[in-house]
Amino acid sequence: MKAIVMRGLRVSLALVLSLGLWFGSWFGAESMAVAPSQQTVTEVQVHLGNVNNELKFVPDRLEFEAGKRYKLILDNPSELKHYFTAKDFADVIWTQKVEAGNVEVKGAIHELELKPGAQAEWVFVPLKSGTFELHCSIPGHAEAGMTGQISVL
Ligand SMILES: [Cu+2]
Repeated sequence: MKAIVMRGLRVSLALVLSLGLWFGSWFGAESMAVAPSQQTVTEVQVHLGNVNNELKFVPDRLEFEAGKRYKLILDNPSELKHYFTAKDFADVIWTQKVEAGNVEVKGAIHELELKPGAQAEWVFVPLKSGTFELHCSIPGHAEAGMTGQISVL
């Protein structure tokens, strides 16, 4: 219990530090005062499952660069419900918004559930480099191969 709290504290501290550094460099660059939410966005598409109901992410390896803004376009072309679960990754990104249907969700997001045929867009800026695991948290899916790896350079 104590270890979990300590870990949470350390992650929050790292986030605060990187946010500080990041905003610091942003305000410091007077010629290029582009707010993070205004940065050009790189689109990355990931399918949760496929039309044959195979249990996998396509692609299952994702790579991002810290400090750049991304729009992760998730869709579920299968007949099964799937999750995009990458909690350690979610801890080191700043989420601008998640858009699904006519709803925009602001603030920290840790996990997304996509019903069959659903699509969602996750706009974020990775703040810290590292390698993070991705999986679907529906019972049996990760075990059957629905896992992936996210690298932040
Ligand atoms: Cu799944």
